[in-house]
Amino acid sequence: MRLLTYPVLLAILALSCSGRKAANVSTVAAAPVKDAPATVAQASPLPVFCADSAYNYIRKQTDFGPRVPNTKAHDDCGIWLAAKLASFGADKVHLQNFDARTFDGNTLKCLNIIGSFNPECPTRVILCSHWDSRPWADNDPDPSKHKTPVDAANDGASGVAVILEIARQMQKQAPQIGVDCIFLDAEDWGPGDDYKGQHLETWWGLGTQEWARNPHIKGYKARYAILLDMVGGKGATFYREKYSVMYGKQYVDKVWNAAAKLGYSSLFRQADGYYVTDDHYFINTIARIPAIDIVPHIPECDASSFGPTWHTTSDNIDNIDKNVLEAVGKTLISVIYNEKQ
Ligand code: AHN
Ligand code: ZN
Repeated sequence: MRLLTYPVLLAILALSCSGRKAANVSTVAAAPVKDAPATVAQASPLPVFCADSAYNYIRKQTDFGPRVPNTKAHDDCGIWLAAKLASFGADKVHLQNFDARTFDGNTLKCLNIIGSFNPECPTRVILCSHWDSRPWADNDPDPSKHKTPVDAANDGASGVAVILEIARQMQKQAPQIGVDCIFLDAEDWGPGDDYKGQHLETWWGLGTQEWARNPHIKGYKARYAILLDMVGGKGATFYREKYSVMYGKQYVDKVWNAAAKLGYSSLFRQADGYYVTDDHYFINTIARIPAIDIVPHIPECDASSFGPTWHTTSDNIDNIDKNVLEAVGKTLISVIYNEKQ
């Protein structure tokens, strides 16, 4: 584990820190209202999540090429993500380098990236997403593409992009709590259906398992974590994933109620989905932090309950829906800015 050491990134960090302080003290000046008691606090409006901005962060990631561990595209994108968090005023950016062993005997050079906002605050919420791309499109309808790496616009880049846009907004206006933005590596190097060996949960979420065993700060605690996985696909619907309900029902309620209040009940359905072996599983079981997953569940999709592009070569920028990004982003802004210490 190390903090950013790249001189360039440090320079960005220094600049963004001073920028952030300035942003912190700027509050919306309330127009004097006649007869209003002087002690009434004027609530600032919530920052506005910009879906175009999130969309551009997806494009930026997919432009590197598939971010498959042990490739240049992956390593270049990791540096870009860390610099981006620093530029958005993360007070600290932790880089967790580690080697991960895969089910098929590979050793991956991995990187978890943690951007901490308001690091002194004891009340913390985690926003996390995996940032790696699956090395094989093994669910593609065309078998000749089963060894082609995935662009992972949805299954990787979308969650990261939504979190980056929230980070950008936090620089303009800080929430009352501390937020850790965590980009987890090597989620998606798990065995496909054709794998004849044992299918273990632990073949997935390798970066999360590393972080959960060795968090970026000793004794690290957070109130809860929200995992974003595939939050930009056309036709997405989000049901209450079952591990999330099992370990963090109150936070599922919080997020789904926030979505309903904003008019997104047709996207965030008040019904149960499946149990999904995803990064949040290890945050719950290893780090013991309640963690919920916003992950699509599309009962009417034959190709996959995660949607038609899941682990296919069609998981590219053309199949991203800005409206889905916006609904998820606005819901999370509402949750984060309503959280009290
Ligand atoms: C399994 O299919 C075992 N888990 C889904 C987790 C995942 C893969 N999320 C994105 N890609
Ligand atoms: Zn995947």
